[in-house]
Amino acid sequence: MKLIIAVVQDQDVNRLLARLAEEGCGATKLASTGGFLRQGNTTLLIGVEAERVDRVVEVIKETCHSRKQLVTPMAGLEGAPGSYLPNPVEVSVGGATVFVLHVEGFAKV
Ligand code: 2BA
Ligand code: 2BA
Repeated sequence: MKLIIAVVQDQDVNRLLARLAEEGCGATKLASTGGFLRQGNTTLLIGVEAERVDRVVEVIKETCHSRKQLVTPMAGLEGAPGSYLPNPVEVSVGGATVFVLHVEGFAKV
């Protein structure tokens, strides 16, 4: 058994959950926040048999899209002495950040 932890953009979650259900794949959805952009994203916990990991990662790839976002560097420092308005920079977010972990035990009790 493996645990897939997938950080995805909110816009992709509903389609991804629908695809996972079609595949007969259990999932748990957690609301999360990106450490860099400080904006909401979604973390999915997906427990699957080891042999299905590649298929699930493929489904995540097909469903989650990369998007551009503008961020203003050091936006938290406005008002500081000598502060200035830096130009926004573009970052590319996603498709998805995927971790695959070994699971010691899995039970529904
Ligand atoms: P955020 O931390 O809000 O990052 C959003 C996007 O900003 C990232 O997209 C990346 O393109 C950019 N970015 C992040 N840190 C940066 C930095 N120090 N300098 C310049 N640009 C930076 P993704 O890489 O696709 O990540 C999307 C979300 O996935 C992240 O949201 C975070 O919630 C999660 N994530 C990414 N890498 C992770 C990791 N190693 N561990 C845990 N979560 C991770
Ligand atoms: P349970 O199988 O007891 O699952 C309860 C909750 O545990 C799930 O809530 C989900 O949050 C989590 N969970 C279960 N298996 C997981 C896994 N492999 N990886 C990650 N998290 C997992 P829900 O997804 O809302 O499901 C509630 C109940 O609906 C489930 O109870 C199951 O009896 C049924 N169910 C779930 N998916 C189904 C599907 N594709 N078709 C038919 N019934 C389904």
